[in-house]
Amino acid sequence: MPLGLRACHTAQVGDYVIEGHVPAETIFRLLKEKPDVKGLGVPGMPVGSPGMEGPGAQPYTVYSYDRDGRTQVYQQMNP
Ligand SMILES: [Cu+2]
Repeated sequence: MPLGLRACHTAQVGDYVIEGHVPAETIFRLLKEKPDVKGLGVPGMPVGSPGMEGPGAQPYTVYSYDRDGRTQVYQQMNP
């Protein structure tokens, strides 16, 4: 996990590592598309992400990262 994506929760889903508040729909997309990445991450704890619902929800970004620690935008969320 690249340092910038380190977050509070880590989960293993199949061969992927999910870091932080990644929405279930994004994980389903990952399992369907099976990109050649190590996993997904959401840095920090954005308000509006799963488990962080509430007033003041903000757009946030789900990143993918590969074995070399390169990150890429995987999905833009607008809760
Ligand atoms: Cu959290």
